[in-house]
Amino acid sequence: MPSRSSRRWARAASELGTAARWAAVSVLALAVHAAQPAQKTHTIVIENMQFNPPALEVAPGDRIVWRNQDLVPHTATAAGSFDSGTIEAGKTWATVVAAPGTIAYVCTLHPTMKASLTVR
Ligand SMILES: [Cu+2]
Repeated sequence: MPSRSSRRWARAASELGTAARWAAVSVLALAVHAAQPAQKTHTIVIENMQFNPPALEVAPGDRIVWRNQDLVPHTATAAGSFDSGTIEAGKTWATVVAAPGTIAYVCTLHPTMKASLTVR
């Protein structure tokens, strides 16, 4: 039959185990949180038939907003990646980029309008 003292030890050890599990869960939650840096929003202004800035570097998961400040419609179109469709004058369109790499995009209405996003 275990002594009163050894039962106390067993119970203390069990409580310690519970505390350790909670600590591990908390550390894991913090690590997951730290692994996902805050999402940034970048704004590309479309003005005078140009994307500004013409080359932009962003992080995976960032949000990109195109703001059309011209008096005519434009698009931000990257074949296979994203397509804003028509962005009317004075309007915005946004997307989130995930995969690393450089994405060239154009305005399909004005093919001389070219720009790129680099995700890294
Ligand atoms: Cu355009």
